[in-house]
Amino acid sequence: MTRPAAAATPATMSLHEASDRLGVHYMTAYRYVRTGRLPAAKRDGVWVVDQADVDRLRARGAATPPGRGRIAHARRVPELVDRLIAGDEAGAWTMVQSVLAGGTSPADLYMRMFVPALRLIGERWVSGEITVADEHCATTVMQRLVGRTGPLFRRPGRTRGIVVLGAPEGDLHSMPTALAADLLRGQGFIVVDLGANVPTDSFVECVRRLPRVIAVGIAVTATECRTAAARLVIALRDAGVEMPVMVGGSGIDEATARALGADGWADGAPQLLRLVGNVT
Ligand code: B12
Repeated sequence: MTRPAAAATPATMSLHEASDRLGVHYMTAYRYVRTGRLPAAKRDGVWVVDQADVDRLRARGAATPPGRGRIAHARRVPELVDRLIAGDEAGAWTMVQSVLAGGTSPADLYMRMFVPALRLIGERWVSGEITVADEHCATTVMQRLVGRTGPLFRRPGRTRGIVVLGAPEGDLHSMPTALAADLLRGQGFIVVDLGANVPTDSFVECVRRLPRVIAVGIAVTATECRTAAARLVIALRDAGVEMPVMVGGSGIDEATARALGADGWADGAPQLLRLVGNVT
């Protein structure tokens, strides 16, 4: 009588090996585990997965092919906005994790979901669909999502110098520089983000005090704050600041930015990255 062959023990591997096999960052593979897309068990503190599960995920195409992601992102923006306005951080964060687990890069998450979501909130506010309180609530949740996602932009290795960002006096919008700051960190820059409504003297004092500042960025989101931006550029020059001063954002056009003495203008963060990238 032949003894039935012992069931072959399934080939297993560590999560690091699985991320290599899937061609994704370890943190992405970890999110597959957290969102249930990749079954895993913890052994002696180490995540272990079955090779068969990894290969099944790979065959299913873990990463979202280009183009389809863009459509999928746009379709999910209204849902994200609803959760932001409802103050539902847990729900919004689960959405963020599933989008990242789908292979979307943190930079695409910002530019294809967070920026359109903030724009949609603005449109809903203008149309009277939501209140100023809703806008505040949504922005507060968004700030927390950016706080949780920000570490994903950390880039190991040599840094490329310091960039100081901030909004001029009177401009209450802090998200624009928070988003741009992370994208710049992802490119290896150290970013000092002064946030919203920065007093002109303090902005200048900060730039003069810091070593290795390679560029200054002034984000104008409220058109009414253009004059404050002009005052800030003059104050920086008067203080002997020689590095490039970029001015931009949705509240100022290129001609005005150039007229008030900017060395560079951009509306969105991707263009700002190119501007600053050309400085180093
Ligand atoms: C959230 C929000 C608020 C919040 C801000 C809270 C916070 N802590 O940030 C609060 C409630 C305080 C607020 C107040 C007001 N707001 Co408001 N707000 C918004 C909203 C919905 C999102 C803003 C945001 O985060 N945008 C982030 C992204 C989407 O903006 P972005 O410009 O593309 O950002 C990019 C650039 O800035 C670039 N960038 C960043 N840093 C730098 C640096 C440099 C050098 C460069 C080149 C580029 C750059 O990178 C970013 C990412 O790509 C916008 C809607 C919108 N379309 O933006 C309205 C909006 C900006 N607000 C508006 C208005 C009118 C106001 C108020 C005057 C309303 C009122 N009557 O009270 C006040 C006061 C404004 C003031 N003095 O600042 C208008 C602005 C119109 C205008 N051009 O002036 C908007 C457009 C709404 C609308 N559709 O009309 N607001």
